[in-house]
Amino acid sequence: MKLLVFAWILGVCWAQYNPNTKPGTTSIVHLFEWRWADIAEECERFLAPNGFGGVQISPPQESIRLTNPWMPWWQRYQTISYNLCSRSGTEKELRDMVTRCNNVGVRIYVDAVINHMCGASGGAGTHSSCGTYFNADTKDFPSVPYSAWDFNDGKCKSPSGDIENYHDIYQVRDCRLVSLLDLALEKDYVRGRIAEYMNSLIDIGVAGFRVDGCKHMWPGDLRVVFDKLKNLNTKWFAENTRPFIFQEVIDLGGEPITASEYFGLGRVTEFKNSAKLGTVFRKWDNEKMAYLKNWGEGWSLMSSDKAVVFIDNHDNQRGHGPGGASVLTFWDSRLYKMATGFMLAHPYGVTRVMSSFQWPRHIVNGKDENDWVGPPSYSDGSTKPVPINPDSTCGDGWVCEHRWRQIKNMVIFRNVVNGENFSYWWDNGSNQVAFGRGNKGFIVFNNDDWNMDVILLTGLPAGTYCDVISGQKEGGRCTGLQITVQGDGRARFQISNTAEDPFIAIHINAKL
Ligand code: AAO
Repeated sequence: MKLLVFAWILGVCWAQYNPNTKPGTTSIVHLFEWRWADIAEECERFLAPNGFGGVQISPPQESIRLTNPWMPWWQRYQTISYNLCSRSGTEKELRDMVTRCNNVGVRIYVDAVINHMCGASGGAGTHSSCGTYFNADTKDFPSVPYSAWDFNDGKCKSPSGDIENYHDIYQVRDCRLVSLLDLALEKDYVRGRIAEYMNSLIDIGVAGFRVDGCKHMWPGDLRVVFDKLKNLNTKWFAENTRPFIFQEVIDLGGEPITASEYFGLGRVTEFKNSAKLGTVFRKWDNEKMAYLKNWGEGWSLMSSDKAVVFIDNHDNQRGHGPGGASVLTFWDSRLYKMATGFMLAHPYGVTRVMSSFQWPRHIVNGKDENDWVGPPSYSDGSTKPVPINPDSTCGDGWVCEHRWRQIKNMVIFRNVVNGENFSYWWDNGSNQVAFGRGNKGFIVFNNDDWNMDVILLTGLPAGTYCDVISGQKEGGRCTGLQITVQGDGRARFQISNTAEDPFIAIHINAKL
């Protein structure tokens, strides 16, 4: 009995840190700006068969529609109501997606925009994704409903009403983030409406939430909201399963608000993972891969059981938010694949893979003038479907990094080695490194400017393995390199510094 109570307390206290993915699957993919209909298809035809655990979707609530600039991606971060029609589709399509993804064991996480409504200059009218009337001047959002009473403006002490100084924690929480009308989360009424919104999604079957802009909300207010959340829908989840919570808090150090203030509520996005791995793989600031031997907490990242990690996100891949120029994206595909491979092979954190769309990048004085451009769309602004090419890549401007062989295969690698220790580290003191995961997988990188030819202890059982970077195991043979592990667990790795992908990964499910 005592044990049961203990287990129950543990379950209640720790549950929101668990992504609730199907056993044997570990990673999340952010299908940024995808339509619900396409995500449903992707779950069935690609994500489930390839061991993806879940999908972070773009904000599903009603948002503003802007014409200047033309339908920017970021209009979805300007809430108008909690109605569920958006650029990605109708409520019916959303429900169909959640059902179909859950039915094949792929979870859905909602990007929840609860800190604010639209920008103060959003005007009045029905230019919203469900066509609902609102008035940003009078702060009237009748279809929630919110009125002027429900906003923080009285509390904010900055001259402009906007956040002007990230070193003033009161401004950061009580003033407007880039002029977005800041909801008063201290009010029971507001907390209740937000919890109702999130609960409506839990009823539909989502597994959790990426909570937008948590730095701008007081942890105590968030606590009350999260405590009001229901357990997950028992159609797909065990009884008493708590929603997975991961909070967007940008903490690169140097500000008074830290990620650790939010650890009690759920996981937190670890932006240092993105900024620092970018710096290491680019070899900036005299960084070397050899230093990654103690990657994770050893680099003053938050504790692994609190972290959600990624190489880039929808903001920092285009210069919004933090991280700056070091962040690797699909535009730097060779280094990007390596860095993503490293992240997925390493035991640190819950991993999220980015899946982007292309835009006409136009960098002037370090700033991308086209950082606002929305997803591939028709002239009326509706988002285009994601067409799949015969070689399994995507067309029409959808990048689909998650479908790149190297990345897809490393998502599988992570599932295969899940729970195994970080082991058999080797480095050359420079940018050639290797490590294993228990006796189940091994990965080797050459990011130096010279060739690599080494014999390393892999810990794997003797046999012939298919490298899952240059190819994979298909029909009993390797489509890329073959690696032979000897009886003593050693294998020879030769990696040219000019190889298309200068890294090799093998695991026990890719053994011939
Ligand atoms: C748009 C327009 C605005 C307009 C507004 C309202 O661009 O000009 O005023 O509409 O009409 C997205 C877009 C915004 C867009 C917004 C609404 O990115 O451009 O505004 O939708 O449509 C902060 C927040 C963080 C936020 C990030 C972008 O803390 O929460 O800014 N991310 C989320 C979403 C994001 C979304 C929103 C929030 C809003 O992911 O897509 O915005 O819903 C420091 C702070 C960070 C802060 C950055 C802002 O970062 O630490 O907390 O992020 O500044 O730049 C170094 C430092 C690093 C620092 C960084 C940048 O790297 O180490 O700490 O420099 O200075």
